Amino acid sequence: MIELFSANTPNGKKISIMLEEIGYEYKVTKIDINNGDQFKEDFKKISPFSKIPVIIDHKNNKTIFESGAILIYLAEQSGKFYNQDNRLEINQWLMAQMGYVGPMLGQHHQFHHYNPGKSKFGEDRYFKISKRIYQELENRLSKSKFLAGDEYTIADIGTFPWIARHQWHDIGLTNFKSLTRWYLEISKRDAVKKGFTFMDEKEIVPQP
Ligand SMILES: N[C@@H](CCC(=O)N[C@@H](CS)C(=O)NCC(=O)O)C(=O)O
Repeated sequence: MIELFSANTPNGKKISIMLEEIGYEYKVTKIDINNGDQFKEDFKKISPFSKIPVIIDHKNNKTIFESGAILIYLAEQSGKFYNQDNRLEINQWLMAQMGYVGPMLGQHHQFHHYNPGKSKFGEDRYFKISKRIYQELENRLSKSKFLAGDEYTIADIGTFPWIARHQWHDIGLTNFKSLTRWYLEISKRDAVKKGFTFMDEKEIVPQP
């Protein structure tokens, strides 16, 4: 059994979606990041940077932090969504999500969605970068069915919950035809719909 320490955020949803996709039994332990649960000593023992998500695999007592590392671990354990022959491609798109797409869209959330009016520089900077990211994903998906090629992989699972915040981004998802096609296709998957409800049973995948 997997224990998922998480909160209802895009990084949190990556892992609930993956666990649903591979059909693993899991239980969710909520970390209330708005009230400082992430800084409690017990949590810091399993999360050195005080971040969600973290999993404990109770089958072998392994603890894994960092959502990209968790996706890789679950993919290797299950043999799904991380095809050995395509790992170079999958790793690149997954690392781009981890190092760029997520952190930049996350800053856009901070300045544009949560704190508008506090910093024009921050708002402009991350709005511009987020628009670039939409266009760059569009460019890729106009040539490729999924991010790493013809198959749905952990790179898509990592990226999808970030694009699912498209209403916060105010960029207009439907202006990006191939990104919208990709988004709609993934949003129809039962595991994705289920993964979205891991903290709120009524939550649905936002439609474009
Ligand atoms: N690179 C980390 C980022 C995780 C992250 O930023 N988690 C946020 C929620 S989405 C968090 O725990 N924030 C609490 C805090 O920073 O105090 C990962 O992908 O796992």
